[in-house]
Amino acid sequence: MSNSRKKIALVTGASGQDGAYLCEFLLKKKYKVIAADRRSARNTNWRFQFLNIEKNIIKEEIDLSDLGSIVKLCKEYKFDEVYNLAAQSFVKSSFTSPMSTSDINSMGVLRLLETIRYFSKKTKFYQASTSEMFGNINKKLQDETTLFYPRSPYAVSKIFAHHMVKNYRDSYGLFACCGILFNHESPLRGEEFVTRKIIKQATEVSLGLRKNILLGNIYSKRDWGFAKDYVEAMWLMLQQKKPDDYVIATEKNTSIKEFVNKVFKLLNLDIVWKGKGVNEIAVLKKNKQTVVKIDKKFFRPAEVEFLKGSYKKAKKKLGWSPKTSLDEMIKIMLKAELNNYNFNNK
Ligand code: NAP
Ligand code: F7E
Repeated sequence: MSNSRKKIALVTGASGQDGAYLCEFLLKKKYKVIAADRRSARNTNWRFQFLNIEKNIIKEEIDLSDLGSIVKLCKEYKFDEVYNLAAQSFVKSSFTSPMSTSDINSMGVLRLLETIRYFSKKTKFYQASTSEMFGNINKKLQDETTLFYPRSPYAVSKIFAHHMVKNYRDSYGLFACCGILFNHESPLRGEEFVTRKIIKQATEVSLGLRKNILLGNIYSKRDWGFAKDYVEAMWLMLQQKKPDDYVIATEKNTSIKEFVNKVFKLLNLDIVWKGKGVNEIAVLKKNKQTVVKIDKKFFRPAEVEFLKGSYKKAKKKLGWSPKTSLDEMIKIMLKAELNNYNFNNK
């Protein structure tokens, strides 16, 4: 790229977990990176600061609920690539706020597609689709051919966007791809998601700053990868000759309960489980302190019990495979969490 102008990429939802890692990745690839988010009263810079990239990105305002903000940015920059990561991404909140979730996750994507169709047809487009679309599956390994059976307003909203992207590709010839990503985590994960919640709160238990962790359904299983590995797959999709959709996953899955066991073990705390259902608890072997309890508040009106994805197509066509194991990722997350408390994790 050294002799040509820098490619310009728009990352929506840039201040989220994936957005920050993708901005970092694109900067390394020498892109001019426009990091766009809606206005917030809270600090949205902490992930950029963690990655030390705040000075290298160009921050802009975009709100997927507002067509004008999308058109303005697209006309101003004439993007080579648009990565749409903006979303109301917390499944549980989609039950509380199904309408705003749908407006952002479904109609927001349509607003972006219409803008690209009318003003910027050569722009390549990436859409953040999700394994949640598979929902109540009866297949052991989900891939690009697996039927969708959504179990939340979040999943329904993402299916609308997924099909709309495919239709704009077929009808108008847009270079538009959907990455069907399975759960991916990191130290930059929001604290409400279960991996980061367990790691943060178990660290606090180990430091004597908290008595216990309250969890919902500990028997669902997730295919957890490392977010930093996954953003590379997004970029690879837009570098292919033809646009297509890909599942990105690890082909392994783990229950929330097993995840809790792994975290406490790495913190050198032995736990034992007792009881059943909402009365199930985990206690410390050394002093019988209850460190995990079940709280109905964290159950969802409908659950996705089992997810495990096949990355066969991504491996064959993109040359992509996951690099970081779950155990390695937990260590990375624990180390970062302990650093937050200024403890040296050696
Ligand atoms: P995240 O941390 O929740 O980030 C989402 C970002 O979108 C936040 O910065 C959020 O800003 C922004 N946003 C929300 N509504 C917006 C709007 N109306 N206009 C502009 N920006 C808006 O999510 P993530 O984990 O990085 O995930 C990135 C994308 O991948 C999402 O689309 C998610 O649904 C999808 N996905 C994630 C996973 C996963 O395991 N992480 C798996 C599959 C798919 P606020 O803070 O203001 O809300
Ligand atoms: O829940 C169970 C919960 O909120 C995982 C998003 O990035 O990945 C994410 O969605 C599981 C569920 O992620 C608690 O019931 C138990 O079975 O970490 P989560 P998610 O719902 O899988 C997909 C691929 C996305 O696309 C989404 O954007 O853990 N669980 N107890 C709990 N979950 C939470 N959050 N909190 C609990 O206390």
